[in-house]
Amino acid sequence: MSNRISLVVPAFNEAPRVGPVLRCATESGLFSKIVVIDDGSTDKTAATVGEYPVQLIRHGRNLGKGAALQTGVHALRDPDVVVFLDADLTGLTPGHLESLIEPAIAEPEMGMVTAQFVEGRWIVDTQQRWFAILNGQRALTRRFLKILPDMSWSRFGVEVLMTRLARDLEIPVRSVLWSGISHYTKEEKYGLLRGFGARLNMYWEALLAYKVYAPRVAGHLKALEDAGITEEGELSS
Ligand SMILES: Nc1nc2c(ncn2[C@@H]2O[C@H](COP(=O)(O)OP(=O)(O)OP(=O)(O)O)[C@@H](O)[C@H]2O)c(=O)[nH]1
Ligand SMILES: [Mg+2]
Repeated sequence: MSNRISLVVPAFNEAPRVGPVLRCATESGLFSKIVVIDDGSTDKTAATVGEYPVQLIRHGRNLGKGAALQTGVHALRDPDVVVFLDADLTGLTPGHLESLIEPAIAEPEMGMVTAQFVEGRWIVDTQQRWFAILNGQRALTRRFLKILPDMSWSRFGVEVLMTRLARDLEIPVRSVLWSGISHYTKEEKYGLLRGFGARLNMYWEALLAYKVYAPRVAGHLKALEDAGITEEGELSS
């Protein structure tokens, strides 16, 4: 693939999990640039990331997933496609990445491609299916990146923000199915009680983003309109 494809990986206390994701990404040879954002981790995430040929950016304190992705996108120079991957995936292969990137490149109108996990663990597949709006593995095309507003306020609502924006501006979105892959749930990372608390917090942040989306991005949408970008996301001139 001759297009400039970049990868952004947000990581918050992922030292035991981020290695295999970065190994797959670096060895795949698909990315011209890989940026990992250590989002104020208190474990050895930064040291683990340092073992791989990637750019590491550290937040001095935890700012949330949306801010981590925003920092990552900001560090890139005019990519054709940006891939977002969570740091805690298991079973990731170059084939998965190719299947996500391929429609983003092959279909000129494409805005965003999302991956949905299937044929894996029941609990993960169910979440991926019923809360697909939150799925973290995505490829964004230049067309969509150009109109993406600031995401740093959105925390775990960042996927809600991207999905709603694409819907409002009628930007084409596609989903691909990934089998043979899973991720660590919060309950597996933090224990049952703390993990479930973190899960409720994630859903709360996603709900909050849904609620405040309209006032938050209203100014941005108006600016796009003023710049001559129509509801369909096309440049009118
Ligand atoms: N928990 C958490 N994760 C963050 C934060 N900032 C960035 N991340 C990263 O965002 C990605 C997704 O976080 P997870 O906690 O795994 O969320 P999830 O996989 O959507 O949800 P689960 O179903 O609970 O696993 C991971 O790579 C995290 O390391 C943060 O403030 N809190
Ligand atoms: Mg996870």
